[in-house]
Amino acid sequence: MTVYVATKNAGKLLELRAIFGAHGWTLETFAGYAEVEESAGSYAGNAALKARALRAQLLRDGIDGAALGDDSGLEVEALGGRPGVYSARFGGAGVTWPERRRLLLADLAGTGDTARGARFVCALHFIAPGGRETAVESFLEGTIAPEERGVGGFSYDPLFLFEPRGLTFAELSAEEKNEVSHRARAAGALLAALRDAAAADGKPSHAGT
Ligand code: ITT
Repeated sequence: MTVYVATKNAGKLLELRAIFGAHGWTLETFAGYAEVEESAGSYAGNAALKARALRAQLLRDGIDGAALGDDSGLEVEALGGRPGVYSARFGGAGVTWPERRRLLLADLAGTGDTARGARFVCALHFIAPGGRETAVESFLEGTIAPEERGVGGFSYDPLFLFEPRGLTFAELSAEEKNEVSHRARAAGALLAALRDAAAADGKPSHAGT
């Protein structure tokens, strides 16, 4: 199945393509996709805004296509859950990713708190051809590393320690990250929800293999 993704984030797109590709989905971007303001204040709300905006733009072009929105973020316990839903804008719009990561470490050091617990959250909102909507949200717990490590992944990955391997997400291979990440968990939940809905309807599933 072809699914259009409502994202301008290249790292996210690469991961979604790999994760859903393994289940027979082809993920496409839509040249006419115009981003909407992420004003919902929640991951689920923002993921829905993105998917609905893209779906409306597709329909205006005469395409009754499936649309997928991903809203995600990093929540740091000692920062009261910040940057959370504002992860992409933490420190301001003009800040580079190395600066943003340094800022996060400085904020964390400033709390005097030795706790370094964190979690990545991912909400996915899927709209099938015809318009039925399915929403899921998943998370993965980890800790914030004392300093950044690794060159893989994107954004906060060099700071997020995946405890079972003792490695940051930026030190894992793309394949390893895509097996365990918040995004992989949300994708699994979405595919399961689509399969359940199709079974209840007695119809073939959009969920692929
Ligand atoms: P789109 O809205 O166009 O999809 P975005 O980058 O603005 O792209 P979000 O609003 O969902 O995406 O912000 C999510 C931010 O959370 C993202 O920019 C990263 O900073 C962070 N994030 C989410 N998943 C991540 C991951 O797997 N690794 C590292 N950082 C991640």
